[in-house]
Amino acid sequence: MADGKAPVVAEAHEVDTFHPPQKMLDKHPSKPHISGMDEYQQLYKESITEPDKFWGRMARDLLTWQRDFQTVHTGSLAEGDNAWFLEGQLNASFNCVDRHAIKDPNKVAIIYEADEPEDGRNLTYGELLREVSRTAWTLKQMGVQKGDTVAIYLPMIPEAIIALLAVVRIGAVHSVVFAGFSADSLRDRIIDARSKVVITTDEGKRGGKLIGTKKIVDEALKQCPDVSHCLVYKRTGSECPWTEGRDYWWHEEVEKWPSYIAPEPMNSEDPLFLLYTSGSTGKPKGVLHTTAGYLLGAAMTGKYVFDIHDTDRYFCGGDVGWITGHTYVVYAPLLLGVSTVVFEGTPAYPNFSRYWEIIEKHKITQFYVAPTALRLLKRAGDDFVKAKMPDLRVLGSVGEPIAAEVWKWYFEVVGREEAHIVDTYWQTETGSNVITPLAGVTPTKPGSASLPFFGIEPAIIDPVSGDEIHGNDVEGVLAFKQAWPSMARTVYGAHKRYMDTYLNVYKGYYFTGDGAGRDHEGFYWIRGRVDDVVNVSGHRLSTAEIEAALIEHHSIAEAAVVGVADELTGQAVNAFVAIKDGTEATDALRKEFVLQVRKSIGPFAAPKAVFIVPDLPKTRSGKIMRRILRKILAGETDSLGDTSTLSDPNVVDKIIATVGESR
Ligand code: 6R9
Repeated sequence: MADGKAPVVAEAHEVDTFHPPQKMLDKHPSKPHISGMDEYQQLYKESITEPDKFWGRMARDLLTWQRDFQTVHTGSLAEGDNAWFLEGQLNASFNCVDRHAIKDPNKVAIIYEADEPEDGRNLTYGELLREVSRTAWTLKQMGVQKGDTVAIYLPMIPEAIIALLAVVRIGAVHSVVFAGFSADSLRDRIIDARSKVVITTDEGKRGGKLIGTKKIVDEALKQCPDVSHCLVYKRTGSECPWTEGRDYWWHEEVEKWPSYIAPEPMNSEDPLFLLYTSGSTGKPKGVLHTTAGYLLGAAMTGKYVFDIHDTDRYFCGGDVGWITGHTYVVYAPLLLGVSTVVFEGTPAYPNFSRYWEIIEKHKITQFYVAPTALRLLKRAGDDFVKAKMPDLRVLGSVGEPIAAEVWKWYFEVVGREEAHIVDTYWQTETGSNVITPLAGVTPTKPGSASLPFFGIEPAIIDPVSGDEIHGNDVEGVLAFKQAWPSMARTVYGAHKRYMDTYLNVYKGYYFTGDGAGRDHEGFYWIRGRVDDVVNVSGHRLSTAEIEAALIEHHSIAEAAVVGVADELTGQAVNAFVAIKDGTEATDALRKEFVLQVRKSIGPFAAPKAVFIVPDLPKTRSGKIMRRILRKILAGETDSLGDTSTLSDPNVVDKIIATVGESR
């Protein structure tokens, strides 16, 4: 196996190509949904040249409609007015729950793996339908109406899925806020989305630690006068703050209501959910997805990328607070009617074998996780990977580039060369996988997300000229030329920002914000963000947002945040701060700054290093040159480039000295 060997830096041309392992096909319950590359090419071609025919067929095949659609697609990328499956009506919770509960109510829908391995339980589709219905009733009684937004601040427990599906059952819109966000971040998201109801737990439990979710919600709600109700699921039973008349216990409310409520018929383009994500400015964006297109993207990628079959048991380790959890813990597996694992804990608790033991215990067939977790587990050592995982066919990777050594470790040590690795590239805004291998079909090269999914027409653009670069063996920024059903429709309350961020950058294209190369065989290699977004352990963070948090500290005059390469987390946040005159640079102060970010955004955004410097490198017009800071951190001080435009070129030496001292 690859562990211990020096990483080989190979040219794209020289890397090995891995075909779907024969052993994966041998243990397949039938055969992959797509017969091979020829069929992929043929369907792909149809999806690009005859998209209406292709998507119309897929939408009727994979979703159940209360009323059929007449128009497959209208609008364009240039105008930003894309709409899909017009005149059609359907309900997301019906598609995820009812149709399977009707067919086989005893089939397991949710495999709950609690933080403590012995505390879990299963929920069948029949039970899920009853729980979703009772919760939907409860929300209705709280005044939630079609089109209202409900904030969900829940850890990874079955109730998170029940809550999402209850919200969409009555035609409301969910806005999940990752339960690691601070009270301030939660408050901003509740206010921006105009949520009037919040769903949370008394506490959360993760990796043996307790998280005071209700306390955080209370802190946030101090500044959210429009929130009328808070529904609280009792997870640990500890004391928690309570506001009579606003707070209601989940178990006391749901038992009042019947176990069935009819799903609300929704138009295809009615909003399904909002999910806040980081962009290049300080304010998070409420990315809006609509009903039919998003559901189709989830179901299609579940079927073709992960090759999900009826008897499969699917495990995505993502949190429901991020898009990966939305699409691949909840929607894709449930739309396809299989069992999905809801994992409350961490890969390191009670020890580094936890994922593998879950896979063994539940005979998991597809596993999906971020490289950051794999790096941690690889470092912990192969002895932890003793579990028997004979059913594994597909191993997915998501959220950041996966290094070739980690890819190989995943393939050899976890998959025992019997599972196909799918490195899936996509974004909150794309809704579902867009550049990705299809399990059992696409040959793969470690580190490449391979080829476009159906309906995705990638373009490599020269960022300087703005022109598309045709042909192979090219580098540039990644854009898409054609609209696809699961693309985000807008940024909530900020459509201009949506246009300016994605559609007006290169007219007629959707701009991803990532750099990418296309190799000599047309395979795509994602290079990472070209904007001020950093990726820490697969969490998308905006440097501007962290800077804004730092500046709230009374001692900070100015702050600049950059991402640096980190062995474990992919990238890490490093902050440079200039403090106000008369303040002394101490370790205690540095700690306060870290705490400021934890408090303002959440622990996952905390800077790994804080450098207190006399001044930041700025141009004469006052622009902070983060490029120079990045170079200094990378030790490339002899290639700082042109520093003559700095208002005070001497600051560079001082910063180099500060960074040097602290190492
Ligand atoms: C799903 C998700 C999106 C950004 C994206 C890119 C990076 C995601 C990747 C990948 C290389 C992959 N990214 N998948 N980079 N290879 N397979 O992560 O959504 O949180 O919105 O982040 O993540 O930079 O632009 P989101």
